[in-house]
Amino acid sequence: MPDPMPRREFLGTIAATGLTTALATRRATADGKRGAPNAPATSKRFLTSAEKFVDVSRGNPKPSTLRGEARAKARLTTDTWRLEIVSDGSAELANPLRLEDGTALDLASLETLGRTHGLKFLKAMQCNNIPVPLGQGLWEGVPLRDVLRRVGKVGNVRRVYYWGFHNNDPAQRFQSSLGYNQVMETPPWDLPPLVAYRLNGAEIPPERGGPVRMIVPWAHGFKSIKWLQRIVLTNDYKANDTYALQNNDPDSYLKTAAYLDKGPSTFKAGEPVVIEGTAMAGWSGLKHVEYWLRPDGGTDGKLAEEDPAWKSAAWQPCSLMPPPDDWEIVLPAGTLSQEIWGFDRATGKPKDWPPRFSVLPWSVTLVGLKPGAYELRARTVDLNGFAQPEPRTYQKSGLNLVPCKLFTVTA
Ligand SMILES: Nc1nc2c(c(=O)[nH]1)N[C@H]1C(S)=C(S)[C@@H](COP(=O)(O)O)O[C@H]1N2
Ligand SMILES: [Mo]
Repeated sequence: MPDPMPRREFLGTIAATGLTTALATRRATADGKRGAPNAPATSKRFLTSAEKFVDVSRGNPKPSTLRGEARAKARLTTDTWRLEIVSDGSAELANPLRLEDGTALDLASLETLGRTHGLKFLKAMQCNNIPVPLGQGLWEGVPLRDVLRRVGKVGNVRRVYYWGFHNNDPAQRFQSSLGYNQVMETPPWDLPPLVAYRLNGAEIPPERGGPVRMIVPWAHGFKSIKWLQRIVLTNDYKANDTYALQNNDPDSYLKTAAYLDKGPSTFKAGEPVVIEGTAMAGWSGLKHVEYWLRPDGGTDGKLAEEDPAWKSAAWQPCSLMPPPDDWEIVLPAGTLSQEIWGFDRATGKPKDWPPRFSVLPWSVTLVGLKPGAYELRARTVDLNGFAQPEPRTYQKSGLNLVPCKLFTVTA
């Protein structure tokens, strides 16, 4: 699996802001001063540039590959994009937004709505079925509830169905859904579902689902429909998600989980063994990351769920990347941290660390290991005190395995 946020990408983001020198100086002073000893450098690898996300999208051709006239015809340019909000016949809407009578929402109107209701927020994208996150962005959009208010009084609505451009071929439609109350009554301490139109301070590029994509913060990628064009309010109570068809749980929440970077697998005795990875703060938050080191059992890192070794495992703490001192070097040029959801308006510091639905680096430095072969496992503990993959081990609700790395220390 690819490392979702290789270091050069992060440095790429920095280079783009012209603050490379600032980072270098900052590193020299901040390392070791903040957080736990040997914690990953404050601002290492945080945002993924838009083109470096792992792409998960269907379509023949993929809508992102349309160019020129074809893209305009698909209504996937900033000028041609429109969003329809209609009923499937079972719900009542006072003022549906339709293409045919010119009432569909255009991008300028969405951006106008954004000036009063818009949010900037951090979120990592993760596929239900891929064991590492696809990338992390600073997104910007309007809460879906504020977009839905555009249709006026509604009646008999139980669910919101939505999909994007799919080559006008019903067989290619990739759709998703939310409960109406999940959209309208998201608790104020949680991020609501959003209609997003910016990523990392720029327009959302076609590959990432632009010009406009849905983002459901607490969910896996399949709820975050790309090339969004149609929202249908329904009295139906059932999820219509395309992803539900392959035995996936259409109500799955992002899991709190640890991932291991590839990194080196041989080390010299006497030199520190540095193991690095990333961790996702899912809906249940992230308390800490921990590791378990033992001699290589010769099973290629496989350990059966019922193996008694799990019960006596000695889990030890890893170091998480501390919050950056200076968000300016992490964020796109012109973005202030105090504008970001979940950050303090006055101080510009995150209210919680790590912010939920984000990924961040962690590391552990092992010293004094004798020559030999080892296996190292990493896992997270969430704010409920559950160690990964508990409490739900059902993998179709989001891959949440305890990863293992084999390495050797040579004499
Ligand atoms: N229209 C559309 N939206 C889509 C998909 C798709 O195939 N078509 N794939 C989904 C899935 S399964 C995932 S994991 C995410 C991936 O987002 P990314 O390609 O920006 O990384 O997009 C989601 N949105
Ligand atoms: Mo996915």
